[in-house]
Amino acid sequence: MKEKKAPIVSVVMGSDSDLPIMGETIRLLKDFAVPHEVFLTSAHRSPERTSSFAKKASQRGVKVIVVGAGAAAHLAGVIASQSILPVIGVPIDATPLGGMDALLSTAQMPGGIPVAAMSIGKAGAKNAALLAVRILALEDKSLKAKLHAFIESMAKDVEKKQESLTCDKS
Ligand code: RP5
Repeated sequence: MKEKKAPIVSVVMGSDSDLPIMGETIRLLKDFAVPHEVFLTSAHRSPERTSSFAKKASQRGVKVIVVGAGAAAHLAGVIASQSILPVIGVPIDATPLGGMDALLSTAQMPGGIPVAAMSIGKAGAKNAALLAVRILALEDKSLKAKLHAFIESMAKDVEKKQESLTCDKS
């Protein structure tokens, strides 16, 4: 049986209700074959669990932490305050404010504690995975090659869509 590799990316969520969005991050990490884990914890509902996770992540071999959270989204910032790993925050649309609450909570970090804030929702979740891959690719040639292939395939998709637009018109 193939041995499971230790995770190098942690995908952390404030609630299981964030999974439909954070599934985009997980899907892309799988596509790039990046060993990852999914961890549920809340800055507000389980502060000790959050703190313990943040303090131990680096020593467990994790290299990048992606955090999805909605509402008063403090999770990414709280984790970044207790770990020196790069933290990428994905604001989730979970309240009547449409994710603006989470976006501002994620982006408006005080100087000294960086969180890389993505856009709200699925595009942000997707870009969080791609940013994690870009960070890891700095030291991983095979990941770098996969990233180039991914970027090329997106460009080809645009060309294909152009062709189908042109065909539809004639
Ligand atoms: C945040 O509160 C979570 O990240 C989630 O986006 C939001 C709502 O959580 P639930 O009430 O659905 O568990 O902490």
